[in-house]
Amino acid sequence: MVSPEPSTHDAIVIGAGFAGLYAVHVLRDQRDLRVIGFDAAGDVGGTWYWNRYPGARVDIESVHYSYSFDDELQQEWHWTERFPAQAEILSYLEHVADRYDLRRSFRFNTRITSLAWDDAEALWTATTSTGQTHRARFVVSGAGTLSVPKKPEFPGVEDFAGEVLMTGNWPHHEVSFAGKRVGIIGVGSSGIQAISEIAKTAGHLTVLQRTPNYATPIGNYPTRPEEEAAEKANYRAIRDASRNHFLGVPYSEVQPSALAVSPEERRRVFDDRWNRGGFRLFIDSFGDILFDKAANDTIASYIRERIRERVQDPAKAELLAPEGYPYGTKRPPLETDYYEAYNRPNVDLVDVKANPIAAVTPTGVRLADGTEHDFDMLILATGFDACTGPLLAMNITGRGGLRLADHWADGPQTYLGLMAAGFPNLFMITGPQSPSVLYNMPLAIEDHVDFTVAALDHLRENGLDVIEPDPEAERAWVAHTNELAEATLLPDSPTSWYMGNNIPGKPRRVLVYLGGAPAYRAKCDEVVAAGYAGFTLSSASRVFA
Ligand code: NA7
Repeated sequence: MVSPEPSTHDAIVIGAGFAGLYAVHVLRDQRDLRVIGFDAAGDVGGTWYWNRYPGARVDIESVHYSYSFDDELQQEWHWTERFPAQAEILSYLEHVADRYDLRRSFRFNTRITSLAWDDAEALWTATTSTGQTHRARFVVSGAGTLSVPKKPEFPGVEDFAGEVLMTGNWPHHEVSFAGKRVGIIGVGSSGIQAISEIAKTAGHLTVLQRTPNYATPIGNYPTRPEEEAAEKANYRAIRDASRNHFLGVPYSEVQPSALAVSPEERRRVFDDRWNRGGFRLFIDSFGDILFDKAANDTIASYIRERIRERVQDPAKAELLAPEGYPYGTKRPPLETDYYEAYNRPNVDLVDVKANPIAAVTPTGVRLADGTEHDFDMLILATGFDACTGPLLAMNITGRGGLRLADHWADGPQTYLGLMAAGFPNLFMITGPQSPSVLYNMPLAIEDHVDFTVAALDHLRENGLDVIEPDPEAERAWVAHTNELAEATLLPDSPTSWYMGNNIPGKPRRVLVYLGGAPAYRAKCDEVVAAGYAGFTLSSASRVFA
């Protein structure tokens, strides 16, 4: 049913994941604004609502990957594992929704189908999949960075007689793999987590691998009471240390260069970080591995060697050991017994780089050379249209009808990864060209929501109601983001969602700010201290509600 009169609010919040929940809490409960939230899902959770495939798990310790805004919340919540599984993170977000009574501000099962800025009124109009229209002065998008799964690019998928499942949109019902011939495409973080788990029960599992990945042990373990107590006693300092770290975790043992130490010392550091797990190998070993190819070669060959040790069949080991692109230029997956899965008699590995997938048939998959693999179930772990995809999916038009899709035709254009010129009062929480996807996401979200709310406070205090970036400031930010990326090895990756080149036809542009979270925060502080430098603040004809 189409509502005749649009409802009017102060702010529209998109998404009920980490970002949208926090945004509603602050805007509604701390600023007393009239807020409405929308989510296409049936309930809260965002990423953790959709990605419920077997093995789905967080890659940053939850003591760090969690909200920091309320000390009572972080003191009262108990994680059962160092790196909990999806269901536990989802119950945490459900708890947050209950604790702050957030669900009442959301419309679930409701997707934003268009968002249009009205210059004359200085208001956004959102149209929803349920045929409603809502107007608001501000829009805060918590639509996510990895929330639009890549479209299946294999002809014939719709004709497959068995079940096709996507890791990024996993069914809510129990899925049994027992006795089934299961095929899985994709060995990114999602595929690697799913393969390790599904291998345990599938009748037969065939992994169709294009580019082997550098997966390293997550090092998960049940929560140790003394460790939890020590962390809770010291939470404030831990959060401060996290916020001052490039990736938003309180690691502090990184050494400057893999090339400045002896081979023995290098090996000792790699072994230590490998054994301790998490992202320690990636970000707490040597500071130059993402910047210097020779330094990267040392860690890449270390990981290859460790993979070969774990896989019994030398032919499989060769296929699994990545060559030809630097470690860390694809987002490094973390694993538990992933490589051991290939030692099971029910698991096969097929190289679809040499012999690409030509089509999905009613009975399975056909490769370019005509080989057929028959399956009862096909799983697509083929990734996401990252960072820009969730925003572009909402059909956004700004000043003078400017389409975001046109503004971003050559890649994202943002100021601080948070706003775009020509799109006033639209705050893109963890937007492209912000550090978010290379930062601890809940902390990145809090930073962005806090910046947004402070900007709204500033407008109100000054009798203003519109904020938008200057085109010049946007151009400079885009150039700065690209320069930072050029100084790293990221552009050397064959396909990586960091660079957008995992999606055919998507402009190959870095989607993340690579200066690190501390430098980013310093820049944001500088902008605010200079009276929102790079932004134009103005007043609309209407009074701020
Ligand atoms: P990723 O990391 O983008 O991985 C997608 C995987 O799917 C990767 O192995 C791709 O191979 C593979 N893929 C994609 N298209 C094809 C085709 N056409 N043929 C064969 N293989 C294909 O996505 P994930 O969901 O695993 O992880 C996303 C993020 O979620 C992760 O980084 C964490 O931040 C959480 P390719 O490497 O392109 O050859």
